[in-house]
Amino acid sequence: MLHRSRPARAARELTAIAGTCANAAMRKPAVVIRSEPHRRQWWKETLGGLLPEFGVFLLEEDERAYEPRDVEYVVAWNPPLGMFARFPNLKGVLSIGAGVSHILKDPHYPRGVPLIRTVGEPFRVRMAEYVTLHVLRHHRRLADVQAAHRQCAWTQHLTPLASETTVGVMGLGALGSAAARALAALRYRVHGWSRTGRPLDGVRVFAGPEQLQAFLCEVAILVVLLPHTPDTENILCARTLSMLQDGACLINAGRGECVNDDDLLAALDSGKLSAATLDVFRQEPLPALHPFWQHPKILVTCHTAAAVDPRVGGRIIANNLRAAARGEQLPDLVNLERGY
Ligand code: NDP
Ligand code: OXD
Repeated sequence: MLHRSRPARAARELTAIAGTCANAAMRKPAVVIRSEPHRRQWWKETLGGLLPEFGVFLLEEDERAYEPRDVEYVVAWNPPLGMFARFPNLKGVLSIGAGVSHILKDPHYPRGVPLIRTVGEPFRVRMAEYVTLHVLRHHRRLADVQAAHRQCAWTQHLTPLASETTVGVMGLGALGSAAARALAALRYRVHGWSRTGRPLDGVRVFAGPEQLQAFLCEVAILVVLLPHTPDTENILCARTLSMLQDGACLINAGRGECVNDDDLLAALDSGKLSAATLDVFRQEPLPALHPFWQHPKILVTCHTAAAVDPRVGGRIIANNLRAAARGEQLPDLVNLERGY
């Protein structure tokens, strides 16, 4: 009986192997998405539509529908630690965002795999709008105007000219330079600070830690558009905040980790700083009991300065992914050594 069934079993096994091979040959390379929960389906539908030559899956929800060895690209915002190690044939990672610290915080990020960030023109424009809005709000004392209105008080708040107001922009990359240019076009006196000090038209540029104090000491409104790296963590602390003009305002749309929360609160409470607009936080969403929510001198915006959503960012990500798959040169490739 056993003897007679052997050929049948062998045939069945051969059919199974042939089937597996055929499946493997038919299977499209996989793209796995990990984003904020409320946008996952939206990302899947958008990228699925834009990338028909790939199988597009959600990391957790579709876990049974893809084989980890088929995953060639990951599109991610704030992925869980260790996620990349699950995919042995990864060819590229696309950050849902211009920042990449949410990805590089994973000590097991495979260093040979290219990391591509998302920074197209729409996001440069959005960031320039956000920064302009909040610089004007601080400069023209909108909070005081609104308070006077609430009290039916006819109070005229006179403010210096833009050309008499120094705005400092920390970080002069894709976003910082767009913001600095928009401010210069409004005639603000714009100072910028970066690692290398690459020149920028209309902006007085300072470079590196040696020129940080010279940069900060004239600034009335400080805009932070730095990435989070070991060098920028807590770069705004009691010591550096004390270098600003008295009564200066802070706008942080870079990363929460660049600012020491307690030192910021102390500077606001002492009057060293008069106001802050914060878009990014160490923990997001900002916890309900965090003191920033209730502080009278802080305006919290919820990481919306130039956040990447599927409607605007989907096309950029799909184009970048396809360019990576074709082996084309990628302008928004992250330098993994620098960390941005
Ligand atoms: P880029 O990588 O294009 O530019 C980074 C800039 O920071 C560069 O000018 C760089 O200097 C400077 N920099 C980096 N490290 C240092 C350092 N140690 N000292 C001084 N300067 C430094 O980034 P983007 O402009 O595209 O984005 C900046 C950050 O904005 C992102 O990393 C992200 O954290 C945040 N972001 C926030 C968004 C939001 O909605 N709130 C949306 C998108 C991004 P150099 O030019 O000399 O290299
Ligand atoms: C970011 C983004 O990197 O929202 O913060 O793009």
